[in-house]
Amino acid sequence: MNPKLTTLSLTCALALAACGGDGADQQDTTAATTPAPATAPATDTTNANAGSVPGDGMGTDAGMATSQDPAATAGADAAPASNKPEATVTNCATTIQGDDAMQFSVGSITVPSSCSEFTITLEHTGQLPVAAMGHNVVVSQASDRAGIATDGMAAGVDGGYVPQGDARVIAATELIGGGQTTSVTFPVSALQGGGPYEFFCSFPGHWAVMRGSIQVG
Ligand SMILES: [Cu+2]
Repeated sequence: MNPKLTTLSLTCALALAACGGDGADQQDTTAATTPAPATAPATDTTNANAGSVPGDGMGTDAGMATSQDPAATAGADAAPASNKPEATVTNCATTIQGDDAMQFSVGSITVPSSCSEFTITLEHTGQLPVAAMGHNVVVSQASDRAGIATDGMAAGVDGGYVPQGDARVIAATELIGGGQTTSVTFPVSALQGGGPYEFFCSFPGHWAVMRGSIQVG
């Protein structure tokens, strides 16, 4: 009896020491806080890592998963471009950038009401060719964006992914590739109807995320 009791006591003492109250509390707190911010990326990383058994391959797979993200986001139409800055407007004109990460540099353009015409210049600051990462700037009623982009697919890359002679299109630049610049000028009165108006890139998939508001202010 005595030896057994001693052993039990020792085991209990060791177990208590191993999972002491303070240590357990700290672990719980950490576990509760950590997963919350990383919800969506964590899933992707887990899947990518699960596919690659060797340790060395994990880095490569994670990188590929990241580069596929823009294509995945292109399907999500819901996200408004609200975290982008307002375009700088000078002399009834503005210059905005598009890049290889499928992003415009601004989320909103306010056209001064004193202007009769307005010019938007687009600089493609990336390096990818027009067929892979072409960008343009199309201005229309926000409610016409999806229709113009969908119909514009028939025009193809040579037609700039904009339907020809489409009355819904208020303005449209050429479709350009990395390192190129283009611009378009249109009458401000075209933005003084119902609205709301948007500017967007009509390249297939881009129009879901490359967009912002444009209004006369
Ligand atoms: Cu684009």
